[in-house]
Amino acid sequence: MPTVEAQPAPFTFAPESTALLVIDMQRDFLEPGGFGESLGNDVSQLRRTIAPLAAFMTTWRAAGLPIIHTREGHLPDLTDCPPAKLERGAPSKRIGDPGAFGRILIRGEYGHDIIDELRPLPGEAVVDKPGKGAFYATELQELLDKGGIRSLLVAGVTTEVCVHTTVREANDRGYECLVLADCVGSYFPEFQRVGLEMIAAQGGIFGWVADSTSVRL
Ligand code: C5J
Repeated sequence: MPTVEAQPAPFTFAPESTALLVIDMQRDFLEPGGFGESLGNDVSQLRRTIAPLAAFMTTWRAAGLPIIHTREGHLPDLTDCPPAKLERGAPSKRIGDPGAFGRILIRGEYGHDIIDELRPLPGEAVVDKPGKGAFYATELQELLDKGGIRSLLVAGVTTEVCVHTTVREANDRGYECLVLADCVGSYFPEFQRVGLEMIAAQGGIFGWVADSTSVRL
């Protein structure tokens, strides 16, 4: 079984029961001119994850291992979007408003989809989620059960929001999670650093953290 030099301790996983979970690598969050940038965020902080993640996905696929992608977003009528999420803050653009890449975070719109560099291959699962966590109101648990998956390598954006929420949910459900530090990103460098520290703190309270280059299959 591969063992990865990780924080806070080596992480060992059985490839046949491990999936790569790629969280929300969507145009709305990552593309210049998109929703994320319209909120005043520096998308380069997220875009630095694209090259290492694309390389890791190539290696993972070559080993015949499964990738599950997620997308955060809502139905066109917004019936799955809690009013609190819709109305919070005073953003210049809200979920469902017209944006540079179609209606913001609405399923089926161009901006809601995954960036070209990390496009899912036919046969790879894409889980649409209305919340920050990938387990809430989705089929993810069922997919993992069916595939006999017990460990997750986690990548995507943003570190302190959807990655963290998902890793916490997974941890509570008994999954062992290794977060790939170079393949997760936050708009805020401080949150990136502290977000990763929080996962590995206290003996790995939510999981393990390592760069993707430390994973050898
Ligand atoms: C955010 C996410 N940051 N995918 N979504 O709203 O982390």
